[in-house]
Amino acid sequence: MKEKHITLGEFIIDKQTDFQYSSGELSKLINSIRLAAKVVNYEVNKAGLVDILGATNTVNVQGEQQQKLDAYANEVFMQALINREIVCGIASEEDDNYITIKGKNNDNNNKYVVLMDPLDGSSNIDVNVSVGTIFSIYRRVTPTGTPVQEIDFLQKGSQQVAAGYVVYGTSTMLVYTTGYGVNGFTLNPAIGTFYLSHPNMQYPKDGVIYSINEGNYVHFPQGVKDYLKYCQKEEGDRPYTSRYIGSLVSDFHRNMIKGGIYIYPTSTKAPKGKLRLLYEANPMAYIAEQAKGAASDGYRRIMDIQPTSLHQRVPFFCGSKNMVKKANEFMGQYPDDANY
Ligand code: P6P
Repeated sequence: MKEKHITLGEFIIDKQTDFQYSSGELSKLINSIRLAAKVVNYEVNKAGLVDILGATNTVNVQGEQQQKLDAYANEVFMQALINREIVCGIASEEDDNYITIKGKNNDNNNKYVVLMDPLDGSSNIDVNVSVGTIFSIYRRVTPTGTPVQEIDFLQKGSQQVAAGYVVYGTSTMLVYTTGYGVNGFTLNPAIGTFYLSHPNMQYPKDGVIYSINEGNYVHFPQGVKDYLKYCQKEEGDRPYTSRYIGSLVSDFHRNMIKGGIYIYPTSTKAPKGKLRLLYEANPMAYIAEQAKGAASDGYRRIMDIQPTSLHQRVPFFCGSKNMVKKANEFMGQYPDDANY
């Protein structure tokens, strides 16, 4: 008999029992992200056909030219989250500061905060390369009934209650964790339904793929240069294969399935790295660890880092556990570089 493929909606209901103390709000939150992902997917998939490509005349807090789809995706996810009246605040790569969201009675009783990169890899939009959405969910730490505060967003990654990404690629997938493993759902665009296609995703312990922008080699710290030479040396299962799409979500997704490591280190051009701790490194680190992988800044576990500002950057080494361990060993030979 043909195996029944469970839908994301059915999966969320089935897994609701994992949160005996939750009144279903986290499930509603994931459902709102599911809806937004479908709406953004529709636009991303036809971006080449309508005048939604190219840059707006605005620049985001990162100083990056905002692509029209960036701004569009930000709006779609914001609205989906606000409409469900579950979150009390949202922080986005596209906005300088977090936004406060009132509850249904204009109160401050909503329990969750969401941090997101609404369209990561947006520089690839105009060249038809995969892009993605990344999200991270926490329970607020300030008292319910009071306005959300910055401290609600500056929590360690280890405090996340859920994290996930959408990859708008050859197929569109929603991959997320709520602390009980990682599951991947593929969208059937014909009927707008996500189906469980990748249950219990796990990194192979070892891999032979390394993902890094080697164009920055001369700017890298010595530990990264030494690790790259290790990857390229003819010995055992090496040299490894270099694969770099330039879209974190896509490189991460491939490495989680095939095994591999993604590295965006500090450099003389990016003294604190490029990726943002709160809405890129932390959610991807949570997914990586739930998939039996690892994520560090070269020296310490990403999810142990105490954030100090919304848009702070951090060096990022993420992937198969043994590969991250080996990279950390090379970085550990230069302890001074731990103080970026
Ligand atoms: P570079 C996209 O802008 C991004 O944040 C990640 O998705 C990607 O891995 C990285 O930057 C690419 O950066 O400097 O190699 O172009």
